[in-house]
Amino acid sequence: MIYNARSSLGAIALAPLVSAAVLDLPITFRNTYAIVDVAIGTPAKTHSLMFDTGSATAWIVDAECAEDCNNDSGWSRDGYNRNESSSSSELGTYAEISYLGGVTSGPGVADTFSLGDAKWSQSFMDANESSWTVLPADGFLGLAFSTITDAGTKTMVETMMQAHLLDEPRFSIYYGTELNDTGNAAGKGVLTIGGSEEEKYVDGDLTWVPLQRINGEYEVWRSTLRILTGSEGISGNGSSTDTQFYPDDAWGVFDSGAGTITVPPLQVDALYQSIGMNYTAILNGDHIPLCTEFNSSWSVSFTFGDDDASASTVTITGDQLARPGFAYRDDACNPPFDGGHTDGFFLFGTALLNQFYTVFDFGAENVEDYEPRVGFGQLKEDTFELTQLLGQDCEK
Ligand SMILES: *C1O[C@H](CO)[C@@H](O)[C@H](O)[C@H]1NC(C)=O
Ligand SMILES: *[C@@H]1O[C@H](CO)[C@@H](O)[C@H](O)[C@H]1NC(C)=O
Ligand SMILES: *[C@@H]1O[C@H](CO)[C@@H](O)[C@H](O)[C@H]1NC(C)=O
Ligand SMILES: *[C@@H]1O[C@H](CO)[C@@H](O)[C@H](O)[C@H]1NC(C)=O
Ligand SMILES: *[C@@H]1O[C@H](CO)[C@@H](O)[C@H](O)[C@H]1NC(C)=O
Ligand SMILES: *[C@@H]1O[C@H](CO)[C@@H](O)[C@H](O)[C@H]1NC(C)=O
Ligand SMILES: *[C@@H]1O[C@H](CO)[C@@H](O)[C@H](O)[C@H]1NC(C)=O
Repeated sequence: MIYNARSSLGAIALAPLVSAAVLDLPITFRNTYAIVDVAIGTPAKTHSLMFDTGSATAWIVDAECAEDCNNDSGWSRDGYNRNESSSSSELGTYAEISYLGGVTSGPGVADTFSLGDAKWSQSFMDANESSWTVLPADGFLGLAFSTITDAGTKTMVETMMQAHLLDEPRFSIYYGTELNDTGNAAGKGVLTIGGSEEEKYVDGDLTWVPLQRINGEYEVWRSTLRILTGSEGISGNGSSTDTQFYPDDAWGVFDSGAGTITVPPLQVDALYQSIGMNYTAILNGDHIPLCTEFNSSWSVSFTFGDDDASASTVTITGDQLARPGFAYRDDACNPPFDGGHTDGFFLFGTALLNQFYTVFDFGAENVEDYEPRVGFGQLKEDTFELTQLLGQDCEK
């Protein structure tokens, strides 16, 4: 089984001809890439796709590219073959997507996707070239907005939403406890499409971060970043000192396709200083951060929103930022933030996202009504503790 479908009576009442659903897609990790399975074509064939909130186009390598395109991933790829699917059709489009490090290109096509009881016609790119040599999957499942898709395609979630196939206009991610490699099977992580499961995974309420419009549209899951706060614990009396930064024209992008947290060049040194670390010393190799330095006595907070009224703050503590394996040492941890190259641009990859339950909410089914926001929930103790135990295993 690659899914769990639950029908929703509430949504059926609104759209009597189709039954809306909440779909739970189990997440498989292969070498830190988070992957879900989707059944495509007639007869249906299962394809593994890396989901990415930072891009929008869905693409799958074609049968020839699966054989001929470079594959350094350690995993075999199963290409999409439109000659073997009776429901395949061509859109008459062609595009090249430039990613850092290369180009992925191909014609736009449409075919039947099926998940649970849901079955619909979905557009995607049938890639005859792919520069993703290390991708341990057949392609990408873009989860950003259709305003930035290529080859005339539309994102999967927006397609389903606008066909009234989903219970709620949102998707949610629980990454689970094994974040590197779950082998051939899925782990505990779940990508939920059409709903969210706070009651199962979240302790307390979600913190909602509103999205920022660019030229009247939404492109990626991006929010205005108003305030950055570094909080350093003071040993001895348990209090802490806060240092606040008010970067000009800053924004953050929530990108499940990125690994780290990137901080703009103007703030990165001061942010490190505010948590008692010296970024220059780390870059110079004068200081190797030990994992024991990553504890809950320090934290960094990000305050998002276009104005004070809508502002909300997401806080991540030192222990949550511990990623062992720096400098090929098990007892050393990777620097908590990378220095970026673009003023104002904060990038939030899985180092932040996998420490929370995240809900990516469009606010409405139709584009003109969208009021998108991202919810962050503290993981319940049992799910969180397991993540911590796993971190300790990695340190050994
Ligand atoms: C891709 O790489 C894997 C692992 O090295 C290999 O087993 C497979 O045959 C390669 N090619 C294809 C088409 O999957
Ligand atoms: C699909 O069919 C076309 C036309 O017959 C052919 O040129 C192409 O190579 C086929 N593709 C695959 C992957 O078999
Ligand atoms: C991919 O398709 C395009 C457009 O048809 C073509 O120009 C290009 O040569 C193809 N690439 C490969 C590797 O076949
Ligand atoms: C992640 O998995 C890869 C391959 O499965 C392995 O080489 C690597 O050491 C693992 N990393 C950690 C931190 O467990
Ligand atoms: C804690 O220690 C710091 C530095 O020694 C001092 O500035 C602060 O006032 C102390 N706070 C309390 C509540 O005692
Ligand atoms: C940070 O470390 C560098 C050496 O790597 C040193 O030159 C610099 O003075 C340090 N900065 C602070 C604020 O301690
Ligand atoms: C956290 O780490 C710092 C620096 O290594 C240390 O001074 C402090 O006592 C630690 N705090 C806790 C709560 O373990």
